[in-house]
Amino acid sequence: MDHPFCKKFDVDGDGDIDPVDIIKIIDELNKNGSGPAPPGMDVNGDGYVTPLDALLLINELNNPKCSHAKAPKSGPSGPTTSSGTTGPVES
Ligand SMILES: [Ca+2]
Ligand SMILES: [Ca+2]
Repeated sequence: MDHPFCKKFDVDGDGDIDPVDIIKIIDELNKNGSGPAPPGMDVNGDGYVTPLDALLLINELNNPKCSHAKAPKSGPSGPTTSSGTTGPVES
């Protein structure tokens, strides 16, 4: 996520745009409603956190330019996702 454009979407500042960032905004909206944005939560730069900020974030979640979250991992870091097909395979 080297794009400055993408950085503002990283609400929790962990370097990725992922659902957690959206949840942070939704959580804020649930607690306090729309209003002056806490630091990092104003995605579109209007000074307020609103449902629009969450919406924009959802859009960027699918932007491959910004989201590194689903980059293919080819390192030997353990098979954590090989679940599912351990039973009888389709015949
Ligand atoms: Ca993040
Ligand atoms: Ca905003």
